Amino acid sequence: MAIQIINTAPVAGQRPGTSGLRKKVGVFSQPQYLENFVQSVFDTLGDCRGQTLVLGGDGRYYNRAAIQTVLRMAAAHGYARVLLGQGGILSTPAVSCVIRKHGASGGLILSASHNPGGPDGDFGIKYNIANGGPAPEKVTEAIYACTQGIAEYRISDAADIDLDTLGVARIEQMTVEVIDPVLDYAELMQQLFDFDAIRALFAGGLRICFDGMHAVSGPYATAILEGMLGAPKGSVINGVPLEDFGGGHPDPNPVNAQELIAIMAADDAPDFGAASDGDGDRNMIVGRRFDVTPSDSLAILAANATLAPGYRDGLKGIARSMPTSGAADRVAGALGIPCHETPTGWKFFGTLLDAGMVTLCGEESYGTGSNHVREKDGLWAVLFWLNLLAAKKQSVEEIVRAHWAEYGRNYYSRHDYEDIDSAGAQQLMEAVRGQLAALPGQVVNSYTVALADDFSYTDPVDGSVATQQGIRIIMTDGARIVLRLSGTGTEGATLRLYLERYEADPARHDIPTQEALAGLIAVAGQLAQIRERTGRDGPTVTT
Ligand code: VG1
Ligand code: CO
Repeated sequence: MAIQIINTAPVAGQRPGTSGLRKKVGVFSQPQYLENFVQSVFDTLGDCRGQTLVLGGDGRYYNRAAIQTVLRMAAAHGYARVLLGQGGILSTPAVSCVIRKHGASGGLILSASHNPGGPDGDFGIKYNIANGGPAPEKVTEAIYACTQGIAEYRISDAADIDLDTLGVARIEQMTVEVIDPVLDYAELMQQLFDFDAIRALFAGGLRICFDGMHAVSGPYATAILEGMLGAPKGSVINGVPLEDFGGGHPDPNPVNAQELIAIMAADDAPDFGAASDGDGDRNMIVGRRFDVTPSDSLAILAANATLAPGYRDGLKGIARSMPTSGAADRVAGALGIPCHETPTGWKFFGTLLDAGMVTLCGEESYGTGSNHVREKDGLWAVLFWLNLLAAKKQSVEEIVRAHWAEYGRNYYSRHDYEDIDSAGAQQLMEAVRGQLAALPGQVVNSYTVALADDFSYTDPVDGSVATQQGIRIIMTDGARIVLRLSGTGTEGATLRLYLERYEADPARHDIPTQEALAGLIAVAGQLAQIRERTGRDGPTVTT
């Protein structure tokens, strides 16, 4: 075994987006592409000698090869120890949990999350820091700067190690501990939720369906829901991670999780349904013939948090991404706690969680989490909901309707225009930006604009500033239109249009969402000239 120093040259485009670097497998598997990025991470971190790194991925195509490369490079940089998920598997929340529990200095997660996998699909890599959370922008920007000036990388020429057998291997001076990917995570979940009460629910006949979408959460859901909690065998479907996710798109929304939606719409539908994404950090909650909007889910968990043992003492505060609906703000108001509004992406919650300013966080993109780790956490949200079902003895639909009756309903929808022309998308955003100054006071259809801006955020803990985080057009009645471009795609651009309107009157809580938002949709179409500029008649995905 020897450490080699290999000459290399910068590759363009290695800037991490909303959540790490994501590219087509064909790009990632080019010679030196992965090596350049990993070297840039290590260069940014400085001296890694003697430290512990957590490593795992969502099992997608290229995961195993990439893990061998990262291991050889970590050994060449003097890491003392790598904690590696067996089979190269670790969900994003499990990486966060393992980093924190074992005092690692950080972790590398190999995943493109909700993006499709397979040889023609996407691959990705993300660095998490010692608090268990995604590297903040100052770190990801420093990594990007390194990728632009890189001249060499360090790697051991050691042979591949066995990824599948629990135990300890050695590369150079570094030990690799192949760990059970579920164990630490399951132990943490047991501390947060009333497992006895959930077990009693299943013993009493509650039926659930958890769709692992052939991605990373299958082994976690099977071990915890079926193994520890006694859900009937078969409660977890698509529970085995596959390199191409079975050809599916592991994004838990009503469009991509159609199998689950069909099961939950059947006459003999289970009582509770849920799905998670590629790397296990997202969650979709579904009742019988009833979808729960992610923004509502955050608000409902917050309103009922003290029913779960881990949150018995109440919440310090809530944080939500800017495009997420204001439903959580209403709960925070009632509880007398702050609700922080951050840019899109979990990396913006880390400082607030570390400072003890917030307990629960959420995003409209099927992401919910808490201070138990520093990532959003799909199965955590599922267990939280099951804990609520047990404590409240109500169905999913009854819980949501009671919440609306108490707090009012924030009608909410996101329209995605995927894979549109990048230049055209930029022009659309610029054209709307150009109108912002003149919009306040204007009447468009029956709406009067109260505020129009490009969201910027100053982190209240470390003072860091993020600008151009999405265009907001807020009406005098509080209804909102938000426009931003996705930072996780690998092809063209994706325009996200977020729409929200509040309805206090319980007699008007049953309007189909798109109908309730039709007026706002028309305003957005008119102001941003979406049809004209995208050449599309409508969104590709509506959630
Ligand atoms: C999307 C979501 C965002 C989420 C991010 C990562 O980002 O909108 O809320 O944090 O994905 O989720 P964007 O930039 O495409 O809108 V995951 O589960 O893909 O890591
Ligand atoms: Co994800």
